[in-house]
Amino acid sequence: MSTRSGFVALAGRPNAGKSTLVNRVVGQKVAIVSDKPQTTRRAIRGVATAPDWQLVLVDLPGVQRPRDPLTERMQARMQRELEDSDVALFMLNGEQKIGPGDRFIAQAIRQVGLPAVTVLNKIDRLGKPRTAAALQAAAELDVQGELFPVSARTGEGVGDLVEHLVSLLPEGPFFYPPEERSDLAQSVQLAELIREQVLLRTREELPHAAEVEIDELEERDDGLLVIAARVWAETESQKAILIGAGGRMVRAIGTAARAEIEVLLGRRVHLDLSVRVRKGWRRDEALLDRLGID
Ligand SMILES: Nc1nc2c(ncn2[C@@H]2O[C@H](COP(=O)(O)OP(=O)(O)OP(=O)(O)O)[C@@H](O)[C@H]2O)c(=O)[nH]1
Ligand SMILES: [Mg+2]
Repeated sequence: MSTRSGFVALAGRPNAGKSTLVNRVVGQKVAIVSDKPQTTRRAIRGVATAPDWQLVLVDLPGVQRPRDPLTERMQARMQRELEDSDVALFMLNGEQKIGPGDRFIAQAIRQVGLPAVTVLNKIDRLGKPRTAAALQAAAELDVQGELFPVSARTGEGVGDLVEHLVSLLPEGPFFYPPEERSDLAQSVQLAELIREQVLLRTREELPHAAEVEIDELEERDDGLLVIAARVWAETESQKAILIGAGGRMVRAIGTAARAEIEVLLGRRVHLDLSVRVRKGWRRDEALLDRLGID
């Protein structure tokens, strides 16, 4: 039997719903999701496999028009990932007007010249007329390929999109074993589930200032998996917020994260969370390497 297999890079502004779509297509939470922009920090590969095809979805951090060295790097990363992919998926947030960021990404996709699709997401929040107007505006961006209105949240339109993406894949063998869902190391995946709970529960600068690292994973004889993790903050005041009055915040984060981890692993887990300060961890190359952020 001949198979199709390849890489689809998802590019779009922060908050468009790229990670939500990856999880929907893969059928499992491989990338964390939040309403805070720039939730995704690492390029994550999510894998969906059928008997005769395999789609590898490359979930990229949201791209903004480059304004400084950081956004320049993010743009370079997007360009590299696009060049290494078979198909470009351009995602638009249907709830927002098309802006300079979208035009910037559209241009990058036109330039790379790959087969592409444009996905208008969040149609569950738009009525028919608004969807039609948004589709018209999306078409004016003039990205090659077809346009798909979807809701990554409800799954509406996602089946048609997947079918079309598969038709754009080259023929070839699978890149990952069929049971594999993501390329993330387990410790990174667990750390991400904890970070997701931090994002859901904090505001302002904290979502960007926090990072999570797994210190220890230990199988106990009674089958319990004991996880020790630390949440890094940049300042003492951020640490105080993360701990909360009487430790309430860190306990809530831990309880919710443990539930998510137990679903992922299908087993009982004990989670020990501590909060530490590490000034300027965002510039600490060794820590970033250890955290798998490149
Ligand atoms: N109503 C609605 N909300 C959605 C849909 N898809 C995603 N969202 C929400 O939009 C927000 C952002 O979703 P993410 O999947 O984290 O977006 P992203 O594009 O990966 O964002 P970054 O990682 O920051 O680039 C979350 O609150 C999602 O729940 C959708 O189809 N409908
Ligand atoms: Mg994301």
